[in-house]
Amino acid sequence: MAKLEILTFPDARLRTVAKAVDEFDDSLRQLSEDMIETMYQARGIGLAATQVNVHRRMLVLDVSDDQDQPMVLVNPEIVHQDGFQTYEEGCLSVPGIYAEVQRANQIRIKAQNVDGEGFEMDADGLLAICIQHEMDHLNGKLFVDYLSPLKRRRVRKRLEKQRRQDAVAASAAL
Ligand code: GNR
Ligand code: NI
Repeated sequence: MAKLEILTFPDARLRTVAKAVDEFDDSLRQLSEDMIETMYQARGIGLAATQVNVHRRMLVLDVSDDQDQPMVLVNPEIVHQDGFQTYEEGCLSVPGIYAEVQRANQIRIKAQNVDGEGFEMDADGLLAICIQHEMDHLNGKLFVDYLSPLKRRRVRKRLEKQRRQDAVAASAAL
């Protein structure tokens, strides 16, 4: 198992549209295990392959209270959606930023597991939000894209400033 590096906004690689997974081999299984470990270590409830610079359509998530029910979705598609819900979202690729996003309330998804077996699943609440958030990543989209251009610019400035301060702190610590 290995912890993977998570790309952060405004890294252009987060804008990549992921390709379908067509080989269900050991490297896919290894990637899913590494992504689950990375998600848990980062205290996230989901992680898309795009965020670890792998541009294939797969994501992991765990919205359970005890963080002991990991799920892997390969080639997910929303086949039905209904209603709206709004939630204050965060993202491991946009650290420290939270904003309200409106998404579908209930979804039905079609996906494959890590062995390539197809299944369908209904989701609502936080699970539905998380799946939609992760599927956006696979299409190169981030939750800050739903904000006004002014707010998004503020987010970018704040993260750039944070990164400069982190760099100063890192060199001072040498
Ligand atoms: O850990 C995460 N929490 C979260 C909270 C509200 C809406 C979406 C999320 S997903 C996020 C992890 C992440 O960035 N996944 O891409
Ligand atoms: Ni995210």
